Amino acid sequence: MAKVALITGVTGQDGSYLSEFLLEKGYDVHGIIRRSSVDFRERIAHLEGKPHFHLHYADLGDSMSIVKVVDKVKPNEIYNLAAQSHVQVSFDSPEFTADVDATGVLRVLEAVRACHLEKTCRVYQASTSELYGKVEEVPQNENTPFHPYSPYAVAKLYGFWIVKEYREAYNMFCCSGILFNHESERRGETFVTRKITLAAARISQGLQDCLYLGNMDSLRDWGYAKDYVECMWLILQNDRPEDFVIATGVQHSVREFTQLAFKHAGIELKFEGKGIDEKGIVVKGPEKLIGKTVVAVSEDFYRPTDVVNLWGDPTKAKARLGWNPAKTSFEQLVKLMVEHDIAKVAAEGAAAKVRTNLAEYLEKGIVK
Ligand code: NAP
Ligand code: G4F
Repeated sequence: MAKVALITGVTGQDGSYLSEFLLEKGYDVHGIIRRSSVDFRERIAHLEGKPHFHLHYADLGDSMSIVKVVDKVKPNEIYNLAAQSHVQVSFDSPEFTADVDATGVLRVLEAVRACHLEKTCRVYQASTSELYGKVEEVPQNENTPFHPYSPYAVAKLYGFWIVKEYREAYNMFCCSGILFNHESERRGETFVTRKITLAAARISQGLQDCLYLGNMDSLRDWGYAKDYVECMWLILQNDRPEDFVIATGVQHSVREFTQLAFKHAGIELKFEGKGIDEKGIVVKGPEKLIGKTVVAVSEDFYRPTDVVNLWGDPTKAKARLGWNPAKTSFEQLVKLMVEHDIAKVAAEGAAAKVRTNLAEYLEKGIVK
């Protein structure tokens, strides 16, 4: 009999890659989506209609909806990926973030208990390197003290501890993956990496003048989302429930990411100035861009408190799960994201051109 997995947050970056991964492993995959006036299912559109892929409506803010789905699906594994996942947004919507990212985890665990599945259903919780926040040591491993530094991180800290509590109190197989930043061509467009790769693509094609960023000194340990979903699965296949850091062990700044992304888009940048006055100026690339400022800093993207030094130590995941953190390098990640966005922007540009031409032809009566 095929194993049954339930994924919350199936429409997100990780949910879509994890669905593909589990379908390939022969799982029956069930995903939770929330109702909205427009369905945003771009990342899983290619999976809809597949015989082993099923979708259910539920919301992490609504216990009964989760209980109903868990009871119907009776999963062997739950991957709780649903969250308000944007750190900056958590400063604007702290209460909503707490409800989904903290109490939402409790609702999932309680649904497993309410359906009497605690002996048969394993639960993976999408925890985060943001727990280390105002970091107390580098690199960070499973024993590094937490110091959450945003409403998002504080909510996720509750999620981490409630999972640990249910593991000990009820003997449930539930664990947290403490994931460092992971990106891809499916990354949300307001996270810094995707914002940069899309801007590099647009600027290189003359469709954007300047990219405005916040703190460019910020350091992250960036990996590839497709590699990280394998580790989520490995955590649930382990012989005992444990928490793991998932990271590459390599650290780069936002500025380095920007420089490399523009390079892949055919633009060489030189950075001048400091803080709010810092600018990225074109020194090599398309003639009309030479000497132009294409990267600048805007206070709008500064955070009330910012996490600036994330660097993970994946030794435990490597040793205990046999996971390879070096599958996709930083350089390969940046390249694949930029190449994807160059093609995307070009296709959108071509489609817009066709629409403009068509409108013009219609106006002139050439096409009826
Ligand atoms: P994402 O792309 O933002 O996806 C979040 C998912 O959660 C979306 O499917 C979203 O649905 C869903 N969701 C939000 N609120 C919900 C609610 N009330 N009920 C049901 N579903 C809800 O995030 P991601 O990058 O894939 O990350 C997956 C998980 O890992 C998140 O929990 C995130 O906090 C955590 N994490 C991510 C990273 C990273 O670098 N990517 C690192 C560490 C931890 P809609 O499509 O309807 O919005
Ligand atoms: O890309 P970011 O928004 O990701 P952040 O805050 O690290 O959060 C992501 O990773 C976490 C894991 O550590 C996840 F838990 C979380 O769900 C999410 O996926 O920002 C990265 C850094 C920050 O220091 C930010 O201040 O980039 C800096 N930054 C500089 N300019 C910017 C910008 N971030 C964004 N989003 N937009 C900017 O213009």
